[in-house]
Amino acid sequence: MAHYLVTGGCGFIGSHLADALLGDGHAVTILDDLSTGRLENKPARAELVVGDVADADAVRHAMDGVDGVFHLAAVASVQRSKELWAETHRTNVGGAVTVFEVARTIRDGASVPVIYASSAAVYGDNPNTPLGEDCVPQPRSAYGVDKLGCELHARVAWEIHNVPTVGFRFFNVYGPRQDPLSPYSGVISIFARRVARGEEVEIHGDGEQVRDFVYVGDVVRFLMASMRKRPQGAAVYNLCTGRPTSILMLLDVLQELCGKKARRLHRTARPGDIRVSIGDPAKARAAYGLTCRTGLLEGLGATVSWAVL
Ligand code: NAD
Ligand code: UD2
Repeated sequence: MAHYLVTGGCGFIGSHLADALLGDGHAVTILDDLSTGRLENKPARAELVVGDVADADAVRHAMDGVDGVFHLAAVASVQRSKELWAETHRTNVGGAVTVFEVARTIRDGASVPVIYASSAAVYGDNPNTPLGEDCVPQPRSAYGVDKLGCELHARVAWEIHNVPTVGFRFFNVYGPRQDPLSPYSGVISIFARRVARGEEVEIHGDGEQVRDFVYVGDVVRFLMASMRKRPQGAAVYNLCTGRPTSILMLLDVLQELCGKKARRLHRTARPGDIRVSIGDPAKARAAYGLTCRTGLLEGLGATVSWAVL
């Protein structure tokens, strides 16, 4: 049994990870400021430290005695990073650097390994899909720039300070517990609830923009496998399916699943919105012998069942 810190563990992905770690018999501490996370997401057996991931004292307190860190706390919305540029930067880069810094100093003699969330947003709007990890990053949002910054700091963490890290470039993650009520949330969580309730949905632009939607249960399997393998170095992997889905296709599948038709409100495209985002999953598959196996129908089924509760 090991003891892990999950930053952002009251959020969407972090709470699923915390559940799975506890299910495997590990002890879990969560550090979360509850800005978008929810207390009801916290597994009963996890210890919660309420605090800011960019505050070194809070991170030191939460990291005391742990064997590894999953760093997921961030302002997770591209849209919000436009509105709250400096604040997002402080959390998204400042938080990661603080975690790396404490990971190198908290234990005598050995650093604590850190698995962290990067993002497909580092690629920007690159039409050469599927995107492999060796594509030149060209982020188009403050969020994407900050996630790239995390990867660069992770390299420093390993090369200069001996802190082993693995960064996963999550593509569009979806599943139960992704907040359906926040306008800053993922499109699937918003659409799933609205279609299930017979409410209208907003399509930004023509709806032909494409995403690589990955189910949260698959993300958790990769995160856990990477910690089990004992990170060495500063690796970065895509976490994706390699399968494209347009926003209009997504809406069709959801309508089919719910047996309802939603009224479509057409809105102008979001400024800076990515047209096509599809990842190449080969490198992560080779490293961990895993694939994102949950099909869209299965994953959407689970999401809709949760959304109508
Ligand atoms: P989320 O908003 O549900 O979870 C983020 C958690 O971090 C929340 O619980 C929030 O309260 C906490 N948090 C935010 N700022 C904090 C701070 N300053 N100090 C402490 N806690 C703080 O989002 P999520 O979708 O679960 O995202 C988890 C991670 O995955 C993030 O790093 C995000 O950038 C990354 N990511 C998510 C997606 C996606 O599609 N959901 C895609 C790419 C990357
Ligand atoms: C997602 C992640 C982000 C980042 C990025 C990786 C969320 C909220 N954001 O940004 O963390 O890692 O992927 O590239 O999970 N849309 C509509 N109607 C709606 C909502 C959205 O048409 O009501 C469109 C939106 O304009 C975009 C697409 O759906 O074209 C996906 O939007 P999103 O906010 O779910 O995710 P994205 O790709 O901007």
